[in-house]
Amino acid sequence: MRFLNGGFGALLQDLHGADASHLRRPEVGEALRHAWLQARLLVIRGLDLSPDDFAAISRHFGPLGPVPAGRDHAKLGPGGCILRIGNIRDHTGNLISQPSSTKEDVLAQDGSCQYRPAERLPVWHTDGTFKEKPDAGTALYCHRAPPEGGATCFADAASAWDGLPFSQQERLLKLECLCSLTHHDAKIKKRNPDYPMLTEEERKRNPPRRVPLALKHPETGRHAIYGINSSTCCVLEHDQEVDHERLENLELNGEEDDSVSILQDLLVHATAPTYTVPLLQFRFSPRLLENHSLRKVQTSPFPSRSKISFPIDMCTFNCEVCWQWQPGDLAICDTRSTMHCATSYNQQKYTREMWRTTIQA
Ligand SMILES: O=C(O)CCC(=O)C(=O)O
Ligand SMILES: [Fe+2]
Repeated sequence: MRFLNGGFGALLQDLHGADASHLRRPEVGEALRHAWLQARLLVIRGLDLSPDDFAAISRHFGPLGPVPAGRDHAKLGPGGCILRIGNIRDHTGNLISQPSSTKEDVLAQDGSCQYRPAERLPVWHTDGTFKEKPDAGTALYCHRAPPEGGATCFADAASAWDGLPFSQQERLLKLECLCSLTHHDAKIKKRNPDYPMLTEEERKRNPPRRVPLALKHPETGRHAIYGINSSTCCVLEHDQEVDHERLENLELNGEEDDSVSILQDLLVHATAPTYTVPLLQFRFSPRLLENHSLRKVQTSPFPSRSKISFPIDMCTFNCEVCWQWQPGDLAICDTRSTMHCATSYNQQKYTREMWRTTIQA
């Protein structure tokens, strides 16, 4: 096992003889969960999982949550606990996956995945912040991958929090994000007309929630930047209220309150190269080699403040580790301490099929 960027992201590959049945064993699951809590992102390469295997391995990390409301057409696996993501259609041409964003050029021209506030890209987020109880994680399994594009980038929101000046941390600890699934869907639908909207009944079952902007991890005790999601429509002090009319506007028209701008600055900070792992393929281009020494200096300036010790004996840093999804890759991120973003691919030319489970706390 080795780390992808400082102490963030653990990679497990070349598992000689370790097939799905091995990974389904409880004692293996316990070790994987431990590594995941420490590294916040665990990536396992070279698997061949059935939907049933994927669900069973996901369960090592916590109970599985339901597929979000309004995504019935894209359910898969035992009890429909897997959400299929991508550009998959059935033989009659109906979409049977949650569609990928149609945005082009999500990454900057130089390949950087750092957040660009002027364009509001890439769409960095924490999953499921609109839920009453924050989830523990998201697992993504790559079933079919495009030969280029369609990478997922992950940022270390716990180290990003540690990297903020103390005075700013004090200010942010007083704030909450108001997160609404209805607002999330209304906003995505503006870009992607295929995107499904909630019914009135689903909307009632998914009211807006207030979550801390700085979430204290229930297991490691570390704080992380939290609550940044396309569902975030307002940032408020703990005791601040929003009136009904304003809320209707924020939710149904996908309008954002000006207070959300504070999150833009935080995203630029949290997605700086120090905190991110771009999952592209190995590339030793002159540009990346040039960046190597620069990035190396930037890596891990903050000692780990985690309460539990590292079970992993090898800790190498290789900033050129760039990795594109390959069929058989499994990534599990801790949504209480990471953020991630999808990137674009040519949807006319290529097929991308990801399976996704939601891991509850
Ligand atoms: O498709 C991807 O790369 C990521 C999708 C995503 O953000 C999610 O499923 O939560
Ligand atoms: Fe996500």
